[in-house]
Amino acid sequence: MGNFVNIGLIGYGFMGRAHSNAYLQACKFFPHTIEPRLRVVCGRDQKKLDDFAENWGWEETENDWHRVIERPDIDIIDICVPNDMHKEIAVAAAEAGKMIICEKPLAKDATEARIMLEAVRENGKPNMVCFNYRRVPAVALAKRIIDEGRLGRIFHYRAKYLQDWTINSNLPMGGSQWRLDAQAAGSGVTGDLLSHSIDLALWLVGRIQRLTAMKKTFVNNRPLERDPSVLSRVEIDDACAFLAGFENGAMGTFESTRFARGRKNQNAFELNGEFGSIAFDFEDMNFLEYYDYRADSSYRGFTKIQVWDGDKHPYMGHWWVPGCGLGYEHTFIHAMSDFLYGLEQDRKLCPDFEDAYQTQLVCDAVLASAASGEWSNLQVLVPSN
Ligand code: SOE
Repeated sequence: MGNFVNIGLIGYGFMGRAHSNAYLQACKFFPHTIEPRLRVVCGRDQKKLDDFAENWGWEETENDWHRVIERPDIDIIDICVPNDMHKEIAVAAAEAGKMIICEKPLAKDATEARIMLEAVRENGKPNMVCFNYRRVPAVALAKRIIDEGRLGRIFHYRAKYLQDWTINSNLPMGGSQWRLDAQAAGSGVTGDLLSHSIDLALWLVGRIQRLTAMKKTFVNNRPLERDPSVLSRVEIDDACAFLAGFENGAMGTFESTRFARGRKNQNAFELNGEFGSIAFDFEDMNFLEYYDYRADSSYRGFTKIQVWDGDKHPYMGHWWVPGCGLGYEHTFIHAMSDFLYGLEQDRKLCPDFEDAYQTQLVCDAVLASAASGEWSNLQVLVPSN
């Protein structure tokens, strides 16, 4: 491996850009002994691919992902394509002995995710799934507050993930709008947005035991991107909400929609515990609200912690002076940097395929409950090994 890890990036859309930027920045802001090398990017449209490669500094381009995986000089396969391609690429990459970084959700469903998990268990190499919100400094601080026991027993986890970009019924589906196509995405907001809230819930609170869900499709037919004169049936969930019981006795409520007018990327949660509460909203991502019941009662109240002190807050020692906040792209820079630390220190990095598989099980249980109207019990779904 030397001092470099050679990356083969499959896909050059929104996430391809986020990951490319993260590879370029990770070693400039965080000290690493291993550096990512942007070796080859793979996609179908050669003109777009060339422009992408030139802009981000990828050394070579390739049109067939199989050929990227066959290359002995590639150490890491980074999967940034629609969900329906994750399984085939990840399994082939695992069989070829590669490390894998995969965009979320891990797969279209838990059956596929299970196959991918078994492939990486077999290959034994480091892997990571990009649930990037764990790497927001305020969210990492929330994790620290919980782990230090400052909230005491957790009673409630209340999550909402709201967007509004699919309200227009003329918005086409398929092609670049693959998130609206159930064949490509697997599900709608459940896999795309709720998976983030579930990943955070499993990380911050613990395992979910049972749940009951409701989903809704508000626009039932959409024009196809490749031929707007054709209206096609929409099979994804535009909105989904569920009520959950955690193994540790906490109660969870989760809501997600792409039909919340004015909400662009409101990934928010609140935790209420015996000794305090914390609240986070990604649209105000440089802050964490904290209520400390054990503070002096004359001054007690929700405090808006400004998460930007280098000597106190996660990741911030590597960035700017206090008051100069961070943004969306930093979550990916932190993810790639943490992955490199995992390699350098030979330790398991989370969330990996194991964690993302658990999230996928919850997503499947949510969709099953929404379809049947019954409670889903997760204990029967979690594999014993
Ligand atoms: C959907 O609009 C989307 O891009 C998700 O796919 C991302 O995971 C989320 O972080 C932002 O919104």
